[in-house]
Amino acid sequence: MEESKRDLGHEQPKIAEIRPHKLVRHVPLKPHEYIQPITRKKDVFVLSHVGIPRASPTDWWLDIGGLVERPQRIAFSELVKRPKRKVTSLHQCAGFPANPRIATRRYANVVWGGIDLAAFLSEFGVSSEARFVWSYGCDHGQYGDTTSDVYRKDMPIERLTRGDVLLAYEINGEPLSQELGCPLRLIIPGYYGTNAVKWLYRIELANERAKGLYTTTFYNDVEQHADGSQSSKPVWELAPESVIVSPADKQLLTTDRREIWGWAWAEADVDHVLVSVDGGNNWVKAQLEEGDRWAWKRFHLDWTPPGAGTYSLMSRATDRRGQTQPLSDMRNSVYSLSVTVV
Ligand SMILES: Nc1nc2c(c(=O)[nH]1)N[C@H]1C(S)=C(S)[C@@H](COP(=O)(O)O)O[C@H]1N2
Ligand SMILES: [Mo]
Repeated sequence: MEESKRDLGHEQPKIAEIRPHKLVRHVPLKPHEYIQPITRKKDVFVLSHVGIPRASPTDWWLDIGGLVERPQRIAFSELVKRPKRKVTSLHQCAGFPANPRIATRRYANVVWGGIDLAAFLSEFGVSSEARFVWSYGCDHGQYGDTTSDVYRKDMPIERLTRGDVLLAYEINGEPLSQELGCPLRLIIPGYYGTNAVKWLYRIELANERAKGLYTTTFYNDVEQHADGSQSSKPVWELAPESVIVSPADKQLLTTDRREIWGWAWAEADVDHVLVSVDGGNNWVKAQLEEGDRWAWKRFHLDWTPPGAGTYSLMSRATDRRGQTQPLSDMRNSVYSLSVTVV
């Protein structure tokens, strides 16, 4: 399990320290607080397995290696001279690596700024044998009962042809904070946050998946097939998900007509969202508003509570591939809340 720096053989940029040097998990907002279409930088959740490296942009670089004709080290100051692109995208943590069945609801919708990875890689002559893009973050340390000397992830190279993968150094027009990966991170719109490697210092082209703690040990879902066989699927694409913003859980309402509204997203794009006000017995299609390709979309439905009582409200998104949110026991299971009408 242990990945030693020596085995990987890659020099890492110098960092002052990792502080704190332990798991960081910070989720500032509750579902009813996601009123703004773009989540403020200070409200973005923070998830780091082993701590927060304190790194400086002046000493930073990015190495390009593996299956490329011209491997190279690019200083961060040179990197940022390339054309800047902005992409609005839904950023979501996949939850507990060892337990994908718990819906942890850590998400944000933000504007990333950086350089286009597909265009950038074409500078180095990517070999036709390359099938995966590996990415390396410099944080190392103890995670659970394992030690890792690098945060390494991989993605299929085909994802680049669908566009908008960024080497990001800005969030909502501001520099990344140290917690959010300053100086540089990978952003793969439509993929779970675990793939968005922070403190990124190396990109490597390879013809196979990267073996390791964060690629093949954790972050793989077991899939059961009809014939009884099992396979494992990397935690890459965002499954359909939706969450009601208003009303809030436990809110007291009158019998006046009101709007039930929330956000929905999916890697394959949202096809429709259903809403239930009776604990899932009956479902009505909500109105779905337009939005950017990788961003969340607002849904809404008018509702006049029929009388006093307690109501269980739920929303359920289906994506364009026909996948639907499970009712329970999955990271993207249906969100429900209860309101009391007086
Ligand atoms: N280098 C590094 N990158 C990382 C992680 C990490 O522990 N180390 N955590 C990942 C996980 S699990 C998530 S959900 C996102 C969280 O990004 P945020 O803290 O900027 O919201 O970063 C990802 N990138
Ligand atoms: Mo995560």
